[in-house]
Amino acid sequence: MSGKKSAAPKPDMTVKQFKETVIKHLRSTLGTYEEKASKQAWNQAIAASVNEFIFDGVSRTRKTHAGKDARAVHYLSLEFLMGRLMSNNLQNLGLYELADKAMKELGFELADILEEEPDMALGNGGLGRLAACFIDSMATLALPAIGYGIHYEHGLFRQEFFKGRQVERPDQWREFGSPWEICRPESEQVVKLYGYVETVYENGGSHKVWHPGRTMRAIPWDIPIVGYGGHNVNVLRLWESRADKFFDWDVFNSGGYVDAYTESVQAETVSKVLYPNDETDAGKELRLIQQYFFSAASIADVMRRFRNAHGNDFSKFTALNALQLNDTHPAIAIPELMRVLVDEEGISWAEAWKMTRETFSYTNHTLLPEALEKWPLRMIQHVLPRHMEIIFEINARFLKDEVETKWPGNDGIKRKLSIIEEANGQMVRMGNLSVVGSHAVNGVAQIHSDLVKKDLFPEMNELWPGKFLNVTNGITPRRWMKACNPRLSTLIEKHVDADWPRYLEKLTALKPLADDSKFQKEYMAVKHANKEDFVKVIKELTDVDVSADAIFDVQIKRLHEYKRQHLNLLYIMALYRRLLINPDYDMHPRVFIFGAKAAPGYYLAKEIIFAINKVAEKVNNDPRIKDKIKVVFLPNYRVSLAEKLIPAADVSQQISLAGKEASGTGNMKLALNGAITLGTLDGANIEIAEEAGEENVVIFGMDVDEVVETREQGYNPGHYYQNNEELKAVLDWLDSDFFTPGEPGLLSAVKHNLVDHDPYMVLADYQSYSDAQSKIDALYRDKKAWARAAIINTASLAKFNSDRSIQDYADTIWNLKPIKAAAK
Ligand code: F58
Repeated sequence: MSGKKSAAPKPDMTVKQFKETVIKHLRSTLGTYEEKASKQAWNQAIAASVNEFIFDGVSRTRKTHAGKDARAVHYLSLEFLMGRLMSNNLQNLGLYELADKAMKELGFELADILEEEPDMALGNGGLGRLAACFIDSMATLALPAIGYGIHYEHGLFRQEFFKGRQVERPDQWREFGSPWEICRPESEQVVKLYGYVETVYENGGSHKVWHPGRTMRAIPWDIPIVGYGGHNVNVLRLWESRADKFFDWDVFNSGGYVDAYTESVQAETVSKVLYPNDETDAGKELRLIQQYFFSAASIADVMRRFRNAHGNDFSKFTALNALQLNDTHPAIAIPELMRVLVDEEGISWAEAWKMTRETFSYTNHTLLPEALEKWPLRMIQHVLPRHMEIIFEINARFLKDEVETKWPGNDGIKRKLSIIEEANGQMVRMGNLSVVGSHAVNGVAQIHSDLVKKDLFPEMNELWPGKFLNVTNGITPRRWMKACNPRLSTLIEKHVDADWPRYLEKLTALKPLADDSKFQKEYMAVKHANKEDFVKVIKELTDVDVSADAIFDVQIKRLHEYKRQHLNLLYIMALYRRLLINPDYDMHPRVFIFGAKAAPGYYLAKEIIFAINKVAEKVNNDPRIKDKIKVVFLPNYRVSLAEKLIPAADVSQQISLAGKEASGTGNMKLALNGAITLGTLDGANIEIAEEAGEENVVIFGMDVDEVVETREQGYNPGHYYQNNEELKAVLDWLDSDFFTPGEPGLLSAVKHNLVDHDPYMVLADYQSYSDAQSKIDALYRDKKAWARAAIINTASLAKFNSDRSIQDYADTIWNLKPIKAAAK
């Protein structure tokens, strides 16, 4: 129970004072009163009360950093999947219990009031949620850091099911405003687009002038990010696009009153909506403009802050600034910084390039070819003519000075490494631009970082040994344990120092308790109580009755073929068939729980959702199987739903084809909360198995080498279909009308994709998966063995604290030191 000093936050307020503050805000900020106020008003009044602490923290942190001329990291990400902020802010400020008591005294359950807050869903999935965990950790570690992104009016779509099919509805997170954001009109920026470039000859030399065809305003909204303990409060700065001028007065005066709005509508479209694709590149001009809009506004903001402190002496620029690219989406920031340094500041190309490279670093999140961003050269030339010139120049120098020197006369390598792809018209490869323009490139789990070097950028790795690194992802234990699993947190705190949410390695103190039957019972009682709570959520969302005594087998993530939700489905069908053949088939009852959104244009993903819903309908209503299997597909999976489900999960399905899931982070959240991983040797599953011990996870399927070998031998899914009786039977079932009465063939697309193509080798891994599922069943029935494995998982996952990831970035990539904000 000792070790590092306790950092658990302590409130600087009494319950009585908190109550008074909330009531004060109810009256003076919300304009209502106790007897009349809606839950939403109470929620906003609590937020306003919490903001009294937060705003003070923002100012203290800013002042401290400004006074010290601190080196800072700027985390550029097109997505921040924040979820709700209230409970996290209360936890990090140490106010949660106090607020809970205060609200009880006022006659409310805090948990109920928290439900009023909409999720801030400004991201698609793993990449966006990672950015959210990372900014929490940066604030917690007292690192001078700012997140930059887009203030989307509409975040990721709300998902509904209609007759089993996904329907997308607009997300309205800001419909009634958000109490957490502060508009900062004084830091507005201007962003230019289109137009042409002029070469101006002067004093024997020349320089470039970009005459933009349009300009628009970028308005910053700051979301305070409270570090655990509340010492440092950083900000997430999100840019909103607005028309340069509200009216075009000429058009207005000539009678075109309505036309005058057109420009404003177009400009405001830029931050209107988040693109809902999770692994494919949208390729649309609006998306490119989004990327440039927030990159340019952010770079301008960095420059403004730097100039305020140092005028035009740029000698300290690289010492004070790190710019992190969260995937290639902000890669256009590289030529943008070059443009500002060379064209606006008059710095030489060579000097500017050195500064740029020292400043940028890039994180890769995927190896899937369809997700690697490429932009048509013509499109960049049209939208950003000066940037296209700069990219050409970067590329020419790179090929001549670096590639040619290393591989003289080798045009093949030049073609491969070039930032410009000559095939398919000409395309700009944003991955190559990011690697060339950065001093460090990292993957997000060990196996993924190895594959980035070996398969994605092997020559770049030869050219710059040491540039490619691994930083394994992490999750914030504040949200993903302390806040979402209060029962387990309370149990943990009986045995471990209260500051474990900061120093997660303290949970290793639980290891000796893994064999203690009293602790096992307490631990499993917590799980059971969490499951009881979730039974109600399932009922409310799907109207399906399930028992908390069943195994809760969970697969929650975006719907994608590579993640193989259909492998899970095939097994469910096989189990169901076994029960129909033999009603006494020996198995522990199971609830299969899915949560997943499909990209709106992803046909097969939507077919898989439909197939799962149809199978669920049949299975859940078939009295012959006596409730041994239930299948629920929770609509509108999102951060706040994950927070309820994860503490209730028994099994964590992480079943991607090996080599395809860069890391995964849901795997970490589930394992920390005591779910047993059923997974392939992919992404961070490998490291989870290393940390928790292979005996405490269930691994199946081909590893990366076997996948490559199978593919090289000419993969033939039909072979598995023909030779596995059960597999053939369930696949054929999809062609019948068994699950879609009177309408045979409605589920055939899934079958035919698998039997004829099976790009992610579902059939090759099927038998191994089915055997692994039997192991899960046997393990669960051995109550002590299961409890032991679950406890060891909770006790062993310190590595996946996002504080550790961020410390790695700070040490190996950003060279960044903490600066604790001064107390009041
Ligand atoms: C995810 N990528 C990886 N991309 O798939 C996952 O393995 C990893 O754990 C996570 O990043 C964090 O590193 C991901 O979520 C996207 O959603 C992009 C959104 C924009 C278009 C391209 C995909």
